[in-house]
Amino acid sequence: MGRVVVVSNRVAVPRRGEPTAGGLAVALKDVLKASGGLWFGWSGETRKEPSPEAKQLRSGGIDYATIDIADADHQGFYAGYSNNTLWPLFHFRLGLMEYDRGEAAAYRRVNRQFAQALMPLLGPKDTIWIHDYQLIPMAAELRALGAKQRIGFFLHIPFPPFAVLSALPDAEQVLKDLLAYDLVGVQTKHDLGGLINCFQEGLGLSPDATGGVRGEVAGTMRRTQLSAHAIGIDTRGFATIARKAAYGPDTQRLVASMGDRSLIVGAERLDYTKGLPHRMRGFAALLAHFPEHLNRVTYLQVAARSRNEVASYRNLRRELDQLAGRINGDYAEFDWTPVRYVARAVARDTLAGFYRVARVGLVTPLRDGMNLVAKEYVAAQDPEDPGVLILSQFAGAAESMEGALIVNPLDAVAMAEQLDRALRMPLDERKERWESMMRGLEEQTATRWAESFLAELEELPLPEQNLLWA
Ligand code: GDG
Repeated sequence: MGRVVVVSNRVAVPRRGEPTAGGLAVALKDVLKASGGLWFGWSGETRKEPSPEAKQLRSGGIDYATIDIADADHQGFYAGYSNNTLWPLFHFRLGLMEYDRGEAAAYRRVNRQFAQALMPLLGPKDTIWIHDYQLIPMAAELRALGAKQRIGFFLHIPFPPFAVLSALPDAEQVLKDLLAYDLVGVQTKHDLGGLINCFQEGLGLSPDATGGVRGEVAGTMRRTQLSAHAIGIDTRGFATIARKAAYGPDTQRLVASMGDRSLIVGAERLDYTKGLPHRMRGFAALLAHFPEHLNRVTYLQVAARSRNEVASYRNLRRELDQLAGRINGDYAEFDWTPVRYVARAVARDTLAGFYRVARVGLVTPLRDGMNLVAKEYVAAQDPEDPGVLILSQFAGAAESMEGALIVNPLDAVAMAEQLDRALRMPLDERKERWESMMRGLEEQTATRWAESFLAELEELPLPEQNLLWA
């Protein structure tokens, strides 16, 4: 295997005193370490005139290289086209999507700048792996500069069908940009269906017998393999963190504060794709329709603030503040607060301990590429007394987590019914469901995901053998 070069918008550069990285960063670092690899991306800084050269650092057998973005492009690239156009679009939220040609141009410029800064750092035998919606055009920009290496792309978020994608004025360009890759990976079979549908309807290209499409990039025909690779977590590692954290001071304080009530837990970035208002309404419906749970159950929601520079995120924050206040106003007793709503991040270990002592993990996105919280909740459980996962049918994780109670988050009463069922579920059924999910999680780890994507990419013919002259 040659050197692996990972490119992502943000880079998990190791910093002294920083908390443990998440499973994704750990998995990428594992494959990078194994190949003496390079991780390249945005420094998180902006500058009036960014330098064309990347800042470099070597640590733990991995090279890191980051660049700054121009002040003038930052808004258009990041808060604009990435997070206010592509993010809502790929999550099927056309009503929230905005479009601005200037922002589309800034997005392209930043991708070109990424390609220009990476090009001098590349060796001829490197395998390049680009991540996520912020960097879709990067391979096309690298090819324009003469890159001949294998380049793979993985989309962490859903891939919608063309009926949705076509709302984007640049829909065709997005698909053509994907043709510059040798391999395009998505999370689930469902997303792969969306991707294939887009190539068929948008560019008139159908996959061949082995799942690739052929199309023209800059005058030459290329073949792009399409496939699904479900991301996982560091299952064993997370289970260990949770086991230890359960005896830590935070979890012990939480347990003491609960008395003999049951805990329902939710945790995510404060993002409109995660279905947080729907979840609160589902919990309120539990209290309204199943009054036996009044004063017997508490719902703790951790909602780490995110993308505050985008208006739809600020609006969501206001909506949640109001909803939590309303539910507590309607149902609280002087000694019981039904909703504990924490609108900021908590430490990863603490979160793991909270998952372990929660009888129910409530994960109800309206759309989600995979959803790692669902997997972490399951990994964190005590095998002798596991809790129950309630999972939205719209999370990629629902494709493989059959032991979960599956809900449509738009139906508050259905959510209440599943909550009631979960809170009353006998130990035998909880164990059976948990064991079936845990078996899957032990097989499909984050490391396995990274290795299987890279193995598929490296088995493809080199781009030069792959060029079919038009
Ligand atoms: C994208 C896709 C896909 C959450 N709150 C806190 C906290 N978290 C951690 C969780 C988990 C991670 O953040 C969130 O991962 P998700 O997968 O749930 O969601 P996205 O951030 O939207 O990720 C998603 C993923 O990419 C990977 O491909 O699964 O579908 O949207 O690890 O535990 N961590 C800490 N404090 C918090 O308050 N420390």
